[in-house]
Amino acid sequence: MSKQPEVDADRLLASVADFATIGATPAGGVNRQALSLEDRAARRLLAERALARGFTVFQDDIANLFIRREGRATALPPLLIGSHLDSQPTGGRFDGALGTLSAFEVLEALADAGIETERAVEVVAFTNEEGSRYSPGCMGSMAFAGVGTTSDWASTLATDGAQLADELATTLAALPEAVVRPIGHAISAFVELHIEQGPILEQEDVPIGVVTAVQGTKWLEVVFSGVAAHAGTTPLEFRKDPMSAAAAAIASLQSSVMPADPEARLTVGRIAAEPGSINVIPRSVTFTVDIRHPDAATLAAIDQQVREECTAVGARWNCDVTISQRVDMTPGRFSPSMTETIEEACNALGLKSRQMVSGAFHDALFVSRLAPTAMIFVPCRNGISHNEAEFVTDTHMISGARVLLKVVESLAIIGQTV
Ligand code: HGY
Ligand code: MN
Ligand code: MN
Repeated sequence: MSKQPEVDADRLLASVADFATIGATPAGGVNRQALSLEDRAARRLLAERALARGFTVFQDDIANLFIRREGRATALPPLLIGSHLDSQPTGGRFDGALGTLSAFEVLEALADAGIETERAVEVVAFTNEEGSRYSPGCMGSMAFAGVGTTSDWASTLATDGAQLADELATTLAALPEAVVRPIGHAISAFVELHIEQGPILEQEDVPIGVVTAVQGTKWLEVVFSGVAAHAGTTPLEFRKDPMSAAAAAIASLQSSVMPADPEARLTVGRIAAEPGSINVIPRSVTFTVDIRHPDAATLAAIDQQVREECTAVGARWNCDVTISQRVDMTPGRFSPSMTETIEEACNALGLKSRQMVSGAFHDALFVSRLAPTAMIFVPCRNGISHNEAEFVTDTHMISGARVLLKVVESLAIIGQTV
């Protein structure tokens, strides 16, 4: 006889704490980069917990990890919930992990209550959402949505030099209990719980964000090339110094793009000089540009502005410039029927919610191309994320998981479908 499923708060909090130890950093964050030893350890822990509960575990050829709890109609496309387990190098212990572990808690709550769902419910941990060790981000969800293929990225080198194909093979082999199945199976809908990674919910004291859309993202890599020369003997007029060009270009972009448009985001997160010797004028300087905007045309215009500015600065400093695009994520909107379902769940639980657009990209952006999709946000302290100080209160974690469970009940319990 089934009873009302409930989130087991202590179990969820303990689970988040357990996974926070995998790749834990001294400052209280995690370093669990995609397809790393730490990523494999987290995958193993989740898979072992799933198998212990009698769920089935499988993965696809880009190592997206799936945990399946069977439903009554086994032929129906499953409801998919989840997020990612990989992190930034100095990431927080909630980004991705909270959504994945809350989804697993939902499966356990359904099992504890003896609920038979109409369709299977699957938890997914998508591969390489962050895109830090291997660019682009969202590789797993892009491959799942047919936007890219594993072979497109197989030869990609990590920031630490490891080739993706090798790390992928090692990751797949490290979890033989997760049978590899063809990529991109049909799903009925996808719901991703995630921390907001911004300050709005906390500032407004609203416990749940109902995400209606995700803004667009472009990643560019800019390389200025000059002539390596001696730092002590080379007068200004003889220099072709790519560091001067890079500094001028970055300063110009940072003083023009965001001040001109409060919705625009431009970030130079990584810069490197070759040969990188203290007393050598560099041969080349490479830096990344992360551009974001909710409007696709404006995003394209900023992209063009970056290219034109870097080209003009290269000419002024007598340096060659090459600009390559590493990521192009067009803005995406989620399904109104799904956001309504999340709002209904919040109302049923007596939780305040507010609609919002995500400033961060997420796996849900790509999965939304396949099936009705939406996201649930919970607040994080001071809106800080991609930082070891990232923090979410127990209350907000539990509320988020309860909303996710309520949404799953309405989407997968017998008699109610999207
Ligand atoms: O960069 C992003 O928006 C995501 O958090 N990885
Ligand atoms: Mn994330
Ligand atoms: Mn992230």
